[in-house]
Amino acid sequence: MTTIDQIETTLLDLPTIRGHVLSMTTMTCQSVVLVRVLFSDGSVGIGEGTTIGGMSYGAESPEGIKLAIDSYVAPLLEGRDGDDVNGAITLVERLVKGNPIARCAVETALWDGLARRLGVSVAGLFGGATRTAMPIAWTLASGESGRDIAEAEEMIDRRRHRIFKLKIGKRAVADDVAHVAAIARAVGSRGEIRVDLNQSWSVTEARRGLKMLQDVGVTLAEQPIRRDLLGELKALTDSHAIAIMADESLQGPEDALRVAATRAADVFAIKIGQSGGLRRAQEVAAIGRAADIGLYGGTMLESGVCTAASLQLFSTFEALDWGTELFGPLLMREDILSTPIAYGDFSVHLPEGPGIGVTLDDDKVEFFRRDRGKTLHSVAVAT
Ligand code: MUC
Ligand code: MG
Repeated sequence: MTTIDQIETTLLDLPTIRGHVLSMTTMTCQSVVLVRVLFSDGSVGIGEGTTIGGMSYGAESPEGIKLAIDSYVAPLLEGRDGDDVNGAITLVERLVKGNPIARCAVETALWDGLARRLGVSVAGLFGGATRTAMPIAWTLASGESGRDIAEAEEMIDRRRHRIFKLKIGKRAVADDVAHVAAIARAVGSRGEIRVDLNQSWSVTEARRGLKMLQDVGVTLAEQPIRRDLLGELKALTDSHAIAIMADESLQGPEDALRVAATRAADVFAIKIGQSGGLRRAQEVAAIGRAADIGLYGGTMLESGVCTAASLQLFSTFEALDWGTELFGPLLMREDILSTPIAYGDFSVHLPEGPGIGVTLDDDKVEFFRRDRGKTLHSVAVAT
C-alpha cells in the first residue's frame, strides 16, 4: 500500500503585473498556499489553495487555509492509503467543516499523486478530456477606462483574449455603466463584454443596472447581488435578457442544488476551490447541466498549480458553454511553473503529462516563500 507520509504547506506571495481593482479591494499581490503530499513510495502530489483579496472575497484567508491544512486536514490523512482519494474526501468532509479551499488544495495533491503513480492525467481519472483548448476570458480591472481599453486592444492584437470581464460595483451605477459602455464601444464586434459585481449591488440597483448593461451590449453579469438572496437573484434572472451567472452563491453541490431547483441563475461559475475540491466541482457541473444551466470555468486568480488542476477537470465537462477565465498565472509577474501553461489563439491549452500536467520551478517557489521574511502579502485595503 502507498501511504500518505507527509503533507507540507508553503505560503507564497506573488506580485501582480498591475493593480487589480475589485469592488471590495485592490490586489497588488496574490498569496497562494502550495501543498505537497509526500507518499511512501517516493511519489509527490501538488495542490494549491488560493482566495482573492485577503478576506474581502470570502471567509477563508491564505493564512487560514494554511492553518486548516497543517492543524486539521494533514493529521487526519497522514498514514492513510494514498490511493483512496474518495475515502480521504469523505473523512475530511466529516471532520473539517467549511474551509472548501483548504480541502480542495489537499484533494488536488491527492489526485495529482494518484494520477502520477498511474501514469495518467487527472482528466484521465475523471473519464478523459473532451477538449484540450478552451476559450479564455481576461479581466479588465486596472480601475481606468482608458487603460482598460488599451489592454483590451493589446489582448485582441496578440490573439490572447477576446472575451473581457469587467470588474465593477465600486462606483455609482451610472458611472460604472458609462465605463462599461466606453469599453464595449471600443471593442465593438471584435470581442464580448461581461461584468462581475462581486455581490456589490443592492437588489434595487441591480434591477436598474442590469437593464442598463443589457442596453450597452453586455452579455453576462456575474453575482450582481448578495450570495444568499437567491429568490431575488431568480427574479432578476427571469426579468432580464442578459445572462446572470452565480459565483459566490455557489459553494458546493448543496448550493448548486438550491440555485438549480428554482433556476435562480442562467450560468454557473465553477471553481474547484469554492466547490470544495474537484469531486464536488464535478457534481456542481452535473447539477447545473441537469437544470439546463450553462457552465463557465471560474478562477480565484490562482497560480499555475490550481489553474492546471482546474483545466484538468473542466476539460472533461461535456459542455463548457461560456468558456473559462483561468488566466491567474498571466496576472502574476512571475510564473512558478517550470513550463508555463500555454495561452494563444484566444484559448488556454490543457497541459499534457501525468497528474495535473505541470511541475514547479523550485527556485521561484523558494524566492516567493513568505517565510523568507519579505513584507509583501495579500491584504484587503480600503479603497
Ligand atoms: C471572481 O469573483 O470571479 C475572477 C476573475 C477575476 O478577475 O477575479 C476573479 C474572481
Ligand atoms: Mg466572480
